[in-house]
Order: sequence, then structure tokens, then C-alpha cells
Amino acid sequence: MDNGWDIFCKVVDNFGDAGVTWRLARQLAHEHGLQVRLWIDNLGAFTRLCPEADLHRAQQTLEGVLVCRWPEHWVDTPVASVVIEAFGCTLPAQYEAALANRLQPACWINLEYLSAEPWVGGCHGLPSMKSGGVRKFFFFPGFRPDTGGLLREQGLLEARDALQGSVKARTAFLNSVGVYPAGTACLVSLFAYENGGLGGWFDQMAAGPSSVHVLVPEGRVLASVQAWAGQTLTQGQPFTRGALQVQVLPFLSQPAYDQLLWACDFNAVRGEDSFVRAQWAARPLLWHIYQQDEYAHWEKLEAFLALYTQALPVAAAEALCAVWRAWNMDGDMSAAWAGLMPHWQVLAAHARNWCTELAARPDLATALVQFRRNSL
Ligand code: TRH
Repeated sequence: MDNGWDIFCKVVDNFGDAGVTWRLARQLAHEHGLQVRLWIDNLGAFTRLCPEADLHRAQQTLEGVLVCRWPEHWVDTPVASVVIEAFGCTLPAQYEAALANRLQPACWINLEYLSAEPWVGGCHGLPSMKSGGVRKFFFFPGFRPDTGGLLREQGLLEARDALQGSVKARTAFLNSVGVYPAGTACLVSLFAYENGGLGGWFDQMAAGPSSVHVLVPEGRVLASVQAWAGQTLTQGQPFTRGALQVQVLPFLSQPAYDQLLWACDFNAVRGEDSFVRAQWAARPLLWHIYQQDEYAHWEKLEAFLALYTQALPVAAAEALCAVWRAWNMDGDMSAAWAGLMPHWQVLAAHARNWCTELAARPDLATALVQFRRNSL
């Protein structure tokens, strides 16, 4: 794998680890012409995101990437010239030893979790010395100019504009996933963990005055949705209460999920990758942050809110923060959602400006390639 890149991914839980590394691998291969191997320990999570993948194959080439099962017992493999350890997943010991013995030093990068916290910029790109004199660099994605940026494929925003700018294209996409919304309904996508605040939010939307159609790809939040509905919901069959219609969708492929975000007026997202994708959708959003021990995630949440709301009028910023805090801290979603309504237009314009500002910076894959070049 001379000149190749190896990406290592351990699936901790859910889909974010696989989602981020698969997206990065594809982009490095497509847009930078690199030879990429993605080592992933849980092909189950991976095949949900990439349904064409074969769960039982140890190696397969998908979209120009060699996707390999990371075996429990490592088999000696030539070391690549760039090695990405995703989210501190710890490389196989033999591979790490081989890294240290490589004649031409490899570039070893730990790709960190996404955070808007200000300290991230100070740590981005710093090396740590490993055994054998090898250096491992810390690469931080982020929203600020002093970080590694965010994953964003070439042509992504143009594709989004094409869908958002054409009623025909938007309708065709929605129909393709079995959604036939009433012309005036506000479309909301919902991807979240189980959430006790959902009942209050849904009650508020059901009370009107305008119609809302919530689209829920299969997943953990369905338990909360069904508890609110008081019944099991069947995929594709809308459930109606008052002004609110709720519809369960299948779990979509990554590209189709992007289109869902673009087609909706408001997106509730979670974790890391869907959170970023909703920002590229340039629509107002609600983030269900991944919970950490001792509520460490609250600081991350506040750091993002501080940055995101900087350019908003105070009243709109407060209304948005109220909804995000209620959703993540078991607050009153009913009151918070009602408080958001007067600021809808301002938040919609802001989501677009925010996206434009982020898109003016280099994307994460390009930043990684540049980082590698600088290391030579
Ligand atoms: O699934 P997540 O909650 O993932 C993670 C993991 O829990 C991880 O361990 C943790 O570190 C991280 O959160 C913070 O949320 P995320 O990151 O949004 O990943 C979901 C992926 O699933 C993303 O790539 C989008 C994709 N997706 C689809 O492809 N189709 C769908 O229908 C939906 C709803 C999501």
C-alpha cells in the first residue's frame, strides 16, 4: 500500500463511526484519487449505510474503496503511507509495530470527534510521540477556521440547491420514499435517540395551527414516537393526530438521507455525521447530542450553541437555545417549540448563511490531504 491510505474504524455503537469513516474513505478515493482501505470491525453497521455491501466478505471494493473486515486476530498486512486511526480506536499491535519499522515514515493521524469547543483549535495538528520514535498527529474536525473543517463532498451544495430549487425534484424524491405531503404541510425529519421530551413537542405540533408532517427513518427514537402515539406504527402508513402527521420511513442510504434533509423544512438530527449533514442542508435544525458520562456533552452542546447563535438576534438565539436545551436536558419541549415559531423566518435565513460561511473553508478530506503534504 505504498502511497495508499488506511482508515481504521471501530464501531462503538450506532452509525456515526462507520458513517464518518465511510464518507471520508469515499471522498479520498473519488476526489483525491487515493488508494484507500477502510478497516471496519462491524460490517453490520456498515451494511445499513451501504446496503450494497456483503456482510460476509472479508474484503470488497465498494465505490473505489477496499472495505476490509478488521479481523479479531490481525493478519500481517503492509502498512500504508498514511494511517488514519478514527476516534482513538487503537491500531492492531502488529500494525503499530510495523509502522515504527517502516523505512519511509508513515503519516499517522488520529481523527478526533467533532466539537465546537474553543480549545480544539489549539490541539488540532499537534503530534504525540509514540514508541519507536513515531509521531501520531491529532486531527480535529471543527467549525472554526483553526480546525480541520467538516466533511463536504464536491458538488454537494449544488445538488442540494437543485433539489431545493425545484418542486418537481423535491416531490419526486419524497414520492420515491413513499411520502405524499399536503402542499402546505411543514416537513420535519426526525433522527434522534430515545427522548422523553418528544411527547410535549408532538402535542404542541398536533395542537396546530398549521399542519406538520414528521418523517422518521427507522431507529431508536421510534420507541418514543410509539409511546406518544400509544400504538405500533407501521412503515409508510402515516399516523395522524390533530395537525400532526407522523410517518415512519425505512432507514435510508446515506445519499438518500441527505436528500431527505434537503427536502425538509426542519431537521432533528443526532450524533456527529447527521448533525453535519443537516448543516449542509441549510435548514433550521435541532441536535440530539450523543450522551457522555457525567454530562460532558452539555459543554459541547453549549459550545456549538454559542458559535451558531453569535450572528442571530438575541430573541431568536434564546428561542433556539431553549429548544435545544429542552430536547437534550429533559426540558419542556412544548413551551420551547411554541417559543420558536415567531423566529422561524430568521432561523431559516440564518441556517443558509451559516452553511455558506462553513462552506467557504476547506473540507476535511482536502485538509487531511494538505496536512499529509505538509508532513512530507
Ligand atoms: O448513529 P449516531 O448516533 O452515531 C454516533 C455513534 O453513536 C458514535 O459512537 C458516536 O461517537 C457519535 O454518534 C457521536 O449518529 P450520526 O453520527 O449522525 O450517524 C448516523 C449515520 O447514519 C450518518 O452517517 C447518517 C446515516 N443515516 C443514513 O444513512 N440513513 C438514515 O436513514 C439515517 C437516519 C441516518
